Amino acid sequence: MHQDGDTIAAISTPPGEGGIGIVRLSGPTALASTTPYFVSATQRDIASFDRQVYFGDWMHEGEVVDEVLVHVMRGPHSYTAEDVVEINCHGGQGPLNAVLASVLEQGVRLAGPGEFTQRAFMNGRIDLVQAEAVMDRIQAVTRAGLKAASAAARGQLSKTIHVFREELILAKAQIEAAVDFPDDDLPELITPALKESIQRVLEGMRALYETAEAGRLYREGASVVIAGRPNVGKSSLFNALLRDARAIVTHHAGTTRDVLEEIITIEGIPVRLKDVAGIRDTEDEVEKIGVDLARTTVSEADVAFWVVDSSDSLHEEDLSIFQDLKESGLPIILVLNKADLPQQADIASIQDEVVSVQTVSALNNSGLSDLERALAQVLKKDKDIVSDQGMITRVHQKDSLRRGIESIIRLQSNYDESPEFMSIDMDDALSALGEITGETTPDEVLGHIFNSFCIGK
Ligand SMILES: Nc1nc2c(ncn2[C@@H]2O[C@H](COP(=O)(O)OP(=O)(O)OP(=O)(O)O)[C@@H](O)[C@H]2O)c(=O)[nH]1
Ligand SMILES: [Mg+2]
Repeated sequence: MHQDGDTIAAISTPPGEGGIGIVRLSGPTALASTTPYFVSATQRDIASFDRQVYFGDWMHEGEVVDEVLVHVMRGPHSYTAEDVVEINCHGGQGPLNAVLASVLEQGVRLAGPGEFTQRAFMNGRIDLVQAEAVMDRIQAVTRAGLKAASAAARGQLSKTIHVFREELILAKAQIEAAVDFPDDDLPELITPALKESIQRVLEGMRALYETAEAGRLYREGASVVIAGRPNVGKSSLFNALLRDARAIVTHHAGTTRDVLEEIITIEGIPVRLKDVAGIRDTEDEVEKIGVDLARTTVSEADVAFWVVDSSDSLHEEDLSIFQDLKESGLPIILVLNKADLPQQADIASIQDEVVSVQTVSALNNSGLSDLERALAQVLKKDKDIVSDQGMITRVHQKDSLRRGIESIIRLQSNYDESPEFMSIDMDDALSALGEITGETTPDEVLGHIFNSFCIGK
């Protein structure tokens, strides 16, 4: 991945209206492209600025466009490690577009998605883990998610990977020294201490791999689907958990057709709660689409709330949904709803097949905190570690780590073979680890990662 030396600019605040908005520039002409338009209130020459903020007017063709604050940060002490100028104007499309259009007149190019962060990475100010953590910070919806992202941004995960690599590089030197010796000497050269050190790294890598599931949960949130036959109170439960009348509730079976999704926080974990159509055979064209959507949503979920109406006996439909849920392999929390009514449902034969049974009334909000606790327990099972080692949060990190682990295991199986083989396995392991921090990541993967960022970041 090469860098073109252009100066780039973009609106770095989100679209829409706000008190302020920011146009950011980075590159060698960032300052020079700002000077022609900025008139400082105290007649200061912008060329002398560094890490200061000045107030003044943004002028275009003799007219005042907006009142602005101009913030200059010279490289390498800036976000991108290049000269950066941030122009704070009023946060509407009018002023923002006008400021952006002015600097583009100076030959500045519009930034691509994630290009500011990409430059920080290319200029060696941050590694790939830290670059991705920037995005995780922006997207974090819970404090726990933010904490994990902040730890990664501070370099916790990078440090852990670095320690693995250092130890493996030492081991590699020892293995390579063995290449020149006859095979008979191998047992002396591949010492127990060397094997121990490799084993230690392997265990560390495995422990880190175990954080992937928790990392994904904190980053993306867990997807929890509320499934059941029509009219059992799924939408009522959805609303009760949201504490908001978000979904339509009626006594008609088949009310919900679309998939409704809202984010709630359960013990620090973001949960994407999904209300779907009641699953049943139907001739209604619209409802049929809803039922198909419901099935797809179930197949993509992490956990299912299986809601039944406990004031009624279990229907054939209930059991067939249960069968489907079991086949999907999801952890199932059985929710016995309508606890405020006389109870009918006999669940004796099924209660051992679900991870938890919770009795609630969505109508009068009873049993909800127990239900939330049960969900947290399922989600956090073995994974409530926001560990000191950092967490793996992304699929490509997990994939690289898995390949690294496999290479080490292959290396260990080659202890009695030729050191050349061991050396190849070691190179594979080192390169897999380097893909996480960006040292050995192929360009197309890097391009893909930064392209998923937003413009202006
Ligand atoms: N007594 C009682 N009634 C409830 C409870 N929860 C829901 N209901 C009622 O049950 C009916 C159906 O509720 P919904 O929440 O629309 O049920 P649903 O499962 O979403 O139904 P569909 O969208 O048609 O699949 C409504 O009349 C609710 O008021 C409850 O805990 N107790
Ligand atoms: Mg509904």
